[in-house]
Amino acid sequence: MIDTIKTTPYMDQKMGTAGLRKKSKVVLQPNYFENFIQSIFNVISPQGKTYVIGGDGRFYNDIAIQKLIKMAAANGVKKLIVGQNGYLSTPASSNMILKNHTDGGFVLTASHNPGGENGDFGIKFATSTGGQCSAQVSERIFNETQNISEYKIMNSADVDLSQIGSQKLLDMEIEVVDPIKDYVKLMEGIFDFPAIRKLFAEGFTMRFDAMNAVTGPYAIEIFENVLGAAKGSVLNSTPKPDFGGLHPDPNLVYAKELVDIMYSDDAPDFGAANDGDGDRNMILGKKFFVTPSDSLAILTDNYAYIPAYKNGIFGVAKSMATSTAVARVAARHNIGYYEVPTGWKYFVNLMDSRRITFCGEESFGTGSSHIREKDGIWAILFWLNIIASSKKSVEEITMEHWKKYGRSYYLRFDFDGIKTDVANDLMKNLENKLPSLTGKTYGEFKIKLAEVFTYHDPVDNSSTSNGMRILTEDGSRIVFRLSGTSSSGATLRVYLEKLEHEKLREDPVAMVEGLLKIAFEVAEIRERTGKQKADIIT
Ligand code: VG1
Ligand code: CO
Repeated sequence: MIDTIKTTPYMDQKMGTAGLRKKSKVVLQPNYFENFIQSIFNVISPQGKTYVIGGDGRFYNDIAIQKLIKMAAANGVKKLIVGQNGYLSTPASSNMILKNHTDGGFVLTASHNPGGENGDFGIKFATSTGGQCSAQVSERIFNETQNISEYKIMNSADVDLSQIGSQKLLDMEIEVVDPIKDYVKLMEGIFDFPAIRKLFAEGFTMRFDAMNAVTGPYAIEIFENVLGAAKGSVLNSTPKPDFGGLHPDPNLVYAKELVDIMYSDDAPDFGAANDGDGDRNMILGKKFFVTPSDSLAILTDNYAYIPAYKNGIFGVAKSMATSTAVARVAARHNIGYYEVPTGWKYFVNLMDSRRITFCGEESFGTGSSHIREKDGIWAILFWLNIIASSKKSVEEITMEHWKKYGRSYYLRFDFDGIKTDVANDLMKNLENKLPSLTGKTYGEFKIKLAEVFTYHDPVDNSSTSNGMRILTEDGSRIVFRLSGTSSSGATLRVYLEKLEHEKLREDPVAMVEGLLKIAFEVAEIRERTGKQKADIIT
């Protein structure tokens, strides 16, 4: 039986950089989840359509997915393709949308944010492109949430998602699938698996940290079972509702267990980690860290090692905040180069129109046009393929890259938990100051340009402004943005980059110190936030 339930709107259901992201406690409010899902349905007219659904296994995944299934049936959806047990990584979901030509998909995840009752919950909504919906669509959904008065849901028992196969709920087909199989096939079609298998057979060692999130089972299958990495290479491999207390953000701060292993004297040859929903990656060598910005540049420069790309690639794109390392690679290879606002959705049009093959963000995101999301395991396999084919270590590959192209010393400074109006005022004040900064000299730095970053999409002609940037004569950059994924208060992100051609082995913190001083001064960070230093540096 279909129930129509009366409800009242919540005013805060605006999607950010990647879907809706809230404290779990907020999502647990009566009808909060249902309101948001019904608002999406009201915008996309789901009657007769097919969607892929799953989640990263965090707290509330199990309950929310049942609600989603019952609401889909009540709203006339024809078919749902569901990851077994309700689990699906973001990249696997994008692959399934594209492979099955579905009308879109839902991933229940707050990505790299902590999970659990006191953590975060979230929803990413993708269209038939396989990528998250555009800013315009998310605006229409937000408007719908402001006026919602009722939603439709089946009044029925929970659906069993543990068995592979098809079943029916009302007129809707529910197909429970093994999401890992398809994903392994996709990866096998891109990379040189025999070469990587040989690498492990010859004794190459790795550790992968799944951070108790969704990629554990994928990693065990791919790295250990298919490619032959030693058993036990995958750490924290069982998805847990609270990620075992970990903050599933693969960086030097939060992936501490892996980092300690990789910096110990008997470190394995290669280390990597993914985030909660499997779209982010961190790459490490023995006592060696590769920044995501450098990783994008290195992968692009080495595309010819990879079977799927060896005949040539279209261009490459990065988010504006990402370092300019990949720009120098694009120039040398004479391929297209694009700079977009932060958020993977801005890469989708560029991939669909074959302007780019690779893209990446400084926030541990790398990917290609094989799907329309960033892809953590893809990036790791890319590195393993380069290592297997070039017979060089992570450190050798990176050092050679810096010698050839120079090194962009790069760090991101996050100032968390700022009051929203304080953060907004800080940004407004800085924006007003920008015109007066151009031409000014601060110590060794002369400012060439200070501006609000505005992106013009070459495909749909939309314009988006996101963040501000200060460029100096020596090629350094300071970028300011407010986060669009924090679930309470505001986070100010300050991104610093300094290009060096000679000094290749310095301490990054020392290298960007001068730029940090300018950032504090022009944005009045201490005066306005009371913070003497950043909360997290990545
Ligand atoms: C952050 C990152 C951004 C990334 C987004 C989603 O956004 O900076 O590069 O695309 O998270 O990543 P923000 O607005 O907080 O800076 V994920 O792995 O949460 O989908
Ligand atoms: Co993620």
